[in-house]
Amino acid sequence: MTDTQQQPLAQITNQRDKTTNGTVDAINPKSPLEFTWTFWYIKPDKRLSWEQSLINLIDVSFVEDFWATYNHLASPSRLSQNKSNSDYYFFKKGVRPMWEDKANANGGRWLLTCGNQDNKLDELWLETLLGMIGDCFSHDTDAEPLSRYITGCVVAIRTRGHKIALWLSEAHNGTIVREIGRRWRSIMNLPSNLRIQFDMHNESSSGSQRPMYEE
Ligand code: MGP
Repeated sequence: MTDTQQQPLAQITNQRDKTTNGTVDAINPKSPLEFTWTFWYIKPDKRLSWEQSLINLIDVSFVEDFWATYNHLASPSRLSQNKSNSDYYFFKKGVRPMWEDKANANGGRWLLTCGNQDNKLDELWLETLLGMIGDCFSHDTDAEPLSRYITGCVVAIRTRGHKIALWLSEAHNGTIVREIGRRWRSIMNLPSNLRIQFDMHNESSSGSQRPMYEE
């Protein structure tokens, strides 16, 4: 028997992965996501500017990597116990989670204000994430997949009321914006008494009071 034949299978697989520089194990292939996503975190630190406090955590391209990361991160409700003012951002790879990025510059956000109760927050956040990685915003009957207009989502932990937002690259096409809002509501199974509001980024950043749309 040669040296190679004596090696355990896993070791051989690892070696093959190394030699081909591949990330997919041919025996247990991982399930690729439609898009690669990046998890970001805002560390609450008054000494830092907003941009300095933005931390790029990790990219996820596979279902398994998504769950490994999700399970490793503190849940939003856990953060709310001792890390108020922190945020998670989950954006398509290559899009910086800020208004200034060219993918967001002409866009806006659907905003769900969740209040201070933590019990539903984790569930709404997870439903939003799964809707995004599972491409649930696109339907087979769509002329074009609506997921192309979604750049990312945010959960913001605030003592005055937690928020979840869905960021879109497009704010001017009302039909698309409203349809995405309706689908988001349905993905989260939002009760009818909870409303979501849409604002363009340049208006939400300038503190305008009136939402552009409401669903
Ligand atoms: P926020 O985290 O979106 O809302 O923005 P928050 O904390 O609920 O407060 P609100 O009352 O302003 O809604 C908080 C602050 O972070 C903003 O006023 C900006 O100073 C900064 N900030 C947030 N975002 C998303 C951006 C961004 O995209 N670009 C820049 N330059 N600053 C941002």
